[in-house]
Amino acid sequence: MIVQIHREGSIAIVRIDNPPVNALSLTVRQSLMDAVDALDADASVEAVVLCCAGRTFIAGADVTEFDRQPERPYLPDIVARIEAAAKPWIAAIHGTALGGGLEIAIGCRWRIASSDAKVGLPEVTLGIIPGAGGTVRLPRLVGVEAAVNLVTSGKPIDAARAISLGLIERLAETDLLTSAIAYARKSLGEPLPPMTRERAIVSAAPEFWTLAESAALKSARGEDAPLRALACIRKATEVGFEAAMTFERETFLTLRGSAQSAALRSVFFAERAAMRPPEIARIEPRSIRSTAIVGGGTMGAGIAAALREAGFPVILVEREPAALDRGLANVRAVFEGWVKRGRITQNIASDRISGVIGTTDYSMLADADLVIEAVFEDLAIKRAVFKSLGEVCRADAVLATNTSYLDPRAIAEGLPDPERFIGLHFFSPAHVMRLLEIVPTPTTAPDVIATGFALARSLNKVPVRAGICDGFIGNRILKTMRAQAERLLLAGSTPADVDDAMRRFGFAMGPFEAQDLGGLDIAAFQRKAARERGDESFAPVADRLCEQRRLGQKTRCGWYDYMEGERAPRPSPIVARHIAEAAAEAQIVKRSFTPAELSECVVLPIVNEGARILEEGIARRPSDIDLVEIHGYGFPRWSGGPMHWARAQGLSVVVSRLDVLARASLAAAPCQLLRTAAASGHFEMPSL
Ligand code: T1G
Repeated sequence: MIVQIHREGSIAIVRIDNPPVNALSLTVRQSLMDAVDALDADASVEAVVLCCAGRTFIAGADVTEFDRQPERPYLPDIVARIEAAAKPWIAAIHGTALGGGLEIAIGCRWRIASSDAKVGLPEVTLGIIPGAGGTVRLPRLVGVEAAVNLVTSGKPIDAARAISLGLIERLAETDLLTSAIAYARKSLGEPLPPMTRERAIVSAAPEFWTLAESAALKSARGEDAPLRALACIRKATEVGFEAAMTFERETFLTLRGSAQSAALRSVFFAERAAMRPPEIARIEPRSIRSTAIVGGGTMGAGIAAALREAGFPVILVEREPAALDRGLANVRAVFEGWVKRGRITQNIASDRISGVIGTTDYSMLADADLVIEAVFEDLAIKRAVFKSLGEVCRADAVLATNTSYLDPRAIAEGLPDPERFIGLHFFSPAHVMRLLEIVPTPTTAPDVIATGFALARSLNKVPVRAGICDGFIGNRILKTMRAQAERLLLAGSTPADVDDAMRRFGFAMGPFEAQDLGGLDIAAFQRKAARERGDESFAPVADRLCEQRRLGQKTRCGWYDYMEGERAPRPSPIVARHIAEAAAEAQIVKRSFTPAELSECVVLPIVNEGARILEEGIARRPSDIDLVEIHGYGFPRWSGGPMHWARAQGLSVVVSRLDVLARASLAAAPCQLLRTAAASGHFEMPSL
């Protein structure tokens, strides 16, 4: 039974058992409503404990139902029914109480939780707002400021914080259910606390709302929900309970049907599906207990920190003592930085740091289960590392390269037991960026691929399988994005206009300011390697800037000029001259662009390149490309990623707009897979 009722004397226990996360599906809602009615009618019941089976309390409404019209009983009605029940309800929270789950708990008279519980209203992360009274009851319980933080950030808080806010009354001393029943019994002897809806709501000064609105606008970066949620909390301080509930419900239903929410929901489910792709679903990964990193530079140190954060012991290998000292210092800097930002305590930092053993002796790796190479992006250097690893490591140890541009097959050439070799492409900073491109070679064993995905789960990364080509999925699309941005310069636009347009589209940074931050020499190095391989690389202006040693912020000049000690980009007359020279050579017709036209000239070719990547089997599904772009390249999450965005625009519209750009020599023509998708309305994957 999805909702069971037990009795402990006069205390009824209502237990929801709807794995995996006790989501409030229609059946759960109906059963809960029936339970309230039944228990209210049972004179022998004095109080009710609401708890859940499995690993968590209610994790919210069932998001899979959001593509359908809402069905009665609606959640706000269930919360109101429990709140007004003749017998007081107490919520016994373990795991997470999120969204509708916390709204139900707030409707109860009391809340008790296990000490490791987390509670929150993450609805804005799905492009909606709390729709069952969260924006109206929560400020009555924790005050307006705390409610604004919880609802507009969507971030859960731990039980201790919830207690300090008055959101939870009690932590369970013993096992949760026993404590909850005891608490209910004891509380029956005391005056009943008021229903949450009856509690007073203390408004805030106009300056508070002004500050809160500008903060939400800044962090939302184009997302609607946080600002709409803020408006609902404000409304709750200005009108009566019922009127505020009506306002919240209308706002909720509008956002529930919005494109942004559909996009954010698709990302939510894509992230979960990415963890267990069907092609490795039944393959047991190899067990990883001990790990090693070769190379203590920025990437190596970041990967070491990510492994330590997940609890793995790490051996850090460098070619000589001075380099090793620098590598260990890089790892220390990560954790000391987290202490400074109050993210971890000094004790935890010391534990993390002490778990990284440094050595210049490869024989120390004889028993490592996983070794990740993160040395300089040079084929000969990487091959030398794998020659050494091939000599000392166990035949069943997983050997991985963190290359971002070289062909993993070339790196592994001559390696004994090549089935243990795989590409694991982390993104900088590796202890922060959630994306992990998993790049198997034709000889990589299926359980080694499964080990890559299992490692991603342990590191809380979003894994995406990528085939072998120049730049895999992410950097290949980045090349297209940068080439498109340069094409727009030759067609009459400026770096500042293109960057502004991409920020308006939802990127945190435009392509030119991003290059100045990362350094123009990195891409120049890759273009050189690509051209030596005979591949084309379109960067007529960037090439000129690199020849002039305009490498970005680090040389205080790149696409922009930078004053001493400043990071503010200043348009550069020198760059304008280089653009004019390149444009003269390219003979591209000059024209003016609106910001929307500029961003379209960049995003549509990204979609086309994504379709090519699907066509070639480099990516297995459109959502994989969306996850790469969102988690690795700043594509706005609320757009769902380029492939979801294209579907939302209408694939036939995308194709016809690309055809227009192609005729104007502003983009490549749509590839066949995209044309076929436009005809059928969905992306059809080529059989691999
Ligand atoms: N609805 C439907 N399915 C859900 C779900 C949900 N709310 N939450 C998780 N799942 C599925 C998920 O897709 C996966 O499926 C499996 O459960 C395990 O999830 C009116 C309207 C709870 C912290 O936003 O944050 O309430 O892949 O892999 O890492 O105001 O899931 O196995 O097939 O993530 O242990 C608000 C969303 C809803 C919480 C557990 N609630 N969930 O993390 O497991 S809106 C949320 C999570 C709402 C009301 C509004 C996490 C978790 P599969 P998982 P996990």
